[in-house]
Amino acid sequence: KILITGSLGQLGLEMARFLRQMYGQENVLMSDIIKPTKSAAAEGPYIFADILDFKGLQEIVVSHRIDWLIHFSALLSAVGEQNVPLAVRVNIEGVHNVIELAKQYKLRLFVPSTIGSFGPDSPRNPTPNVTVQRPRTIYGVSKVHAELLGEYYHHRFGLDFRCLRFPGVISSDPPGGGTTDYAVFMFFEALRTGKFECYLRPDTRLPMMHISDCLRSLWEFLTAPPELLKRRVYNVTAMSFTPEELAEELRKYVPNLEVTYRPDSRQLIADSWPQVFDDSEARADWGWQHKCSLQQLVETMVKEVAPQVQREKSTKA
Ligand code: VAH
Repeated sequence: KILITGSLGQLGLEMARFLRQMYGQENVLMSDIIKPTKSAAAEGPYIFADILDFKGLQEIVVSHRIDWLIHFSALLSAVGEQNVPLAVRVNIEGVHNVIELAKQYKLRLFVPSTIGSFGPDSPRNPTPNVTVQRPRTIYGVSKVHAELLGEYYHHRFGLDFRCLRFPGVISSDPPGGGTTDYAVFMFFEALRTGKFECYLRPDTRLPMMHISDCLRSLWEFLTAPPELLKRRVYNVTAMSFTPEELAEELRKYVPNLEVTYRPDSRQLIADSWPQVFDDSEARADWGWQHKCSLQQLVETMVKEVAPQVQREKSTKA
């Protein structure tokens, strides 16, 4: 049985749907601290779980006989900078709790890391699996902390800790508070108004992947036989693009799309992150392969976002 924390976020919601198809509704328990309004939570079991409440977490694991824990609760990079003390609590203390919990109850534990765990001293093109990690955001610091603590618990106590460093993830369920979010918002604004104001410069190259590849990489890695894993933390990616390149591809569907650029503080964050992510170790060790190219990503997003925008328009009318 699988517990997902932070399951109402961009990744949690889709991961729950994906795993429920695979393992059945009842075997995937969604959790978060907010009242669910989105449909995935209504499709199967959903429970309140505060990752800062260790006892509460113990109770859930015991009562629901949890075996695997997917820990998605976190403040993302941009929003973390707006509230550092909260990011420290959620992203760092929260990880202390779930790691200790996983050790106590012998859970397999997945924690996502990110391209944001690298910083200005890291090689940016390409960024290998093992290199300097000196991030400048609290989000990045908390992710390096999670990676190191998880590896330590693995070596010291045999914890089955697994962690993937994801690039920006593109899905039609909008993310909240990240630096790579522009790439999702561009679709919504392009289809709503034909215009988009981008908070990053046109040439800001960042690694990205479509949510379908993200979910599949997580699942393939989570179920990979331990003997294939030479390490516990892997880079994964699918592609890299700039806002300008994304807009160009999107113009196949929205020919008159006008993009203007007004960089804000998120530009500084993006400038300290990898441009091209080297995930050759994941490909070699457990067979990671992305399927969705930039062309397919744009096609899929347009297909999914267009009806949402249509619905908005018809409810307004
Ligand atoms: C962010 N999407 O922008 C997240 C992230 C790939 C970066 O982890 O903060």
